[in-house]
Order: sequence, then C-alpha cells, then structure tokens
Amino acid sequence: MRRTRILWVLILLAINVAVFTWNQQHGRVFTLTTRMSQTIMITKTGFSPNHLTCKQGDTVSLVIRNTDSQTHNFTLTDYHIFSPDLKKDELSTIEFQAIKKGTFPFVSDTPGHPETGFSGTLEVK
Ligand SMILES: [Cu+2]
Repeated sequence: MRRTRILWVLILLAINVAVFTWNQQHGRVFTLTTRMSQTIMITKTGFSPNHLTCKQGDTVSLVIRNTDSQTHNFTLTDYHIFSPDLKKDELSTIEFQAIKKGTFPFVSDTPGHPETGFSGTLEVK
C-alpha cells in the first residue's frame, strides 16, 4: 500500500518534470527574466554593434539611432520588429520579449542595404 503511494508520487513527479521541460524548450517558462538594454547606432558602414546577445525570456530594450545621411531602419523579421524609416539623427525605441531561442538576422531593409553591410544578428541563448 505504501509502495503504491510512493510509486504514484514518483509517476506524478516524472510527469511534472516532463511538462516543465517541454514548456521550457518551447519558450513558455521564464524562470529568470532580466533586461537587456542596448543602443544601436547606424553609421555609414552599418549597425554598431551588429551582434547582440541575450537570454531567452529577457526583455530586450533597444534604442536605434541613425547617424548616417541615408535613411535606414531596423527590421528583425523573426520577431516581427519593424522600426519606422529613420532619417539622419532620428531614433526609434523598441521593446520586446526574447521568447524564441536562436540566432536571428536583423537588417535595414531599404533596397540594397542588407547586402552592403546594414545587417547584424541577435542571438538568444
Ligand atoms: Cu538602410
């Protein structure tokens, strides 16, 4: 009788662990939420910095500032982030939760710009 009870407790525990792991792998459990804040400058040679890292679940807060004479924007398609087109000295603030793990490209999607260095990556660990 006692053994049966212990067995049931173990089975329920195993189910809980499995569900928790599944949720974690699918980005549904955020045990530690921190904030990643970064200013990204757009210069005539591209984004600076052009590689960002954060942890899954982080609140990512970006200030995009265009210092180039050409118009640029910040487009992170995998996270459905599309800044407005920014003229020289204009800035845009962006905030989102990094729910998906992986390495995601961002670009200035003005025609011809991604190919000429206006690109970078966001790595969510
Ligand atoms: Cu551009």
